[in-house]
Parts: sequence; C-alpha cells; structure tokens
Amino acid sequence: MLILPHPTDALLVIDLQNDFCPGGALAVADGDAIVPLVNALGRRFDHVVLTQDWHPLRHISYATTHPNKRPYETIEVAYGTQTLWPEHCLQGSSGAAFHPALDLPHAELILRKGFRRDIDSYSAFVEDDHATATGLAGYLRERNLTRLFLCGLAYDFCVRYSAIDGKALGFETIVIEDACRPVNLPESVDATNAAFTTASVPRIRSTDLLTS
Ligand code: VGL
Ligand code: ZN
Repeated sequence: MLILPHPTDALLVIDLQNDFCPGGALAVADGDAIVPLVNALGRRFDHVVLTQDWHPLRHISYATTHPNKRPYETIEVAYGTQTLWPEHCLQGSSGAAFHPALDLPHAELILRKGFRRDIDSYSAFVEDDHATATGLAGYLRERNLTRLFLCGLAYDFCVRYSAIDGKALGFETIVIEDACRPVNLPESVDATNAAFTTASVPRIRSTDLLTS
C-alpha cells in the first residue's frame, strides 16, 4: 500500500529520547535502531512534531517516589493503576535529551508531557487522569493538520496511548509499526495490537511511505 504524504499530514515522533535507548534508564530493546528510519520518514513530511517525556523530581511514575516499591510493579493512584518505572527522562537531564542521531531540523513543535509531579502522561494528547489536555489537539486543529502518522518509543505505552487518543479526538491516525519499538511487558504488545484493531487505527510499514 503506497501512501503519499499530504500537506495536512503530520509525523508525530514519540519520545525518541536517550533514556529509552540502549544504555538509558528505561531502555527499550533496539530503541536506537529506528532512528535512521525516523529520519528518512521525517523527510517525507512537511510537518513533524516531536514529543518529549519530561518528568520532574519525585515524579509519580518513579518507583523511587514510593516507599518499598520496585520498577515494573503497579500501584493504585487517584486516576487508576500506575506502572512504576526506573527514574527516567528527568527534566533537563541527558537521558531526557533526544537521541543524538535524530536529525529532524524542520520539526515544528516539541511537545513536552508528564511534567506534572502527580500525573503521568503516556499520551501526547491527554494525561493519564483522562482529563488534563496537553494542548496538542488544539495545536493540530488550529494548524489544520488532520492526518497523523506515529512512530517512536515505546510502541506499547506512549505510541499506543497517543494513537488511541488521537483517533478518539477525530484525527485520522496511522501507526508506522516498524518505526516503533516496545517496552514489552507481559501482554503489552498484544494488548496494544488489539486496542489498535478495536479503535480502527491502521498499522502500516515504513516502506508504504518510503517507496517511490
Ligand atoms: C514511556 C514509560 C514511561 C514511553 C514513558 O515513552 O512509552 N514509557 N514513560
Ligand atoms: Zn515517563
């Protein structure tokens, strides 16, 4: 399936940050392997938006914030179940910086998320309380960007929730599957694929955009 990018399309590059790459605090296997592909995809789009996971000290998602808790355990918080993570993407840290080989100088917006201490935000659109908007939907609407292609890290967390919310907010939303990598907790990839199917979020290959 060959897809021709349109002037009202945007490529959303989710959290391609050092902490999610090998050697980082919350490393995703082969997270860095997608960088050349994301750079090539970015050149196909007039409009590119980057997201950046951007947590304060003592963030609610850090296991270290909670006594006697370890990474990958879950706790109940005001908005539901929160998975606990190693400290990652601390505001201003080198781990929170974009991968140094990410080369998308024409990116028009860097959207930071997860900066409220008491609310995590996997989604680029709505924080995990399901109520606090990040402003991205308003930005895209004002700019008449109506179709979104998603890539980045991690497939089963921030790409998943960003794509589902984007679709629910009325954007045509497509995930470029081979330009993502998952954290891969038990069942997390299967659950993501099922959620995309239920929400009618198509998964495509990067070659669908890069050939010709
Ligand atoms: C992410 C876990 C914690 C992600 C962010 O970008 O997928 N995952 N914070
Ligand atoms: Zn995070």
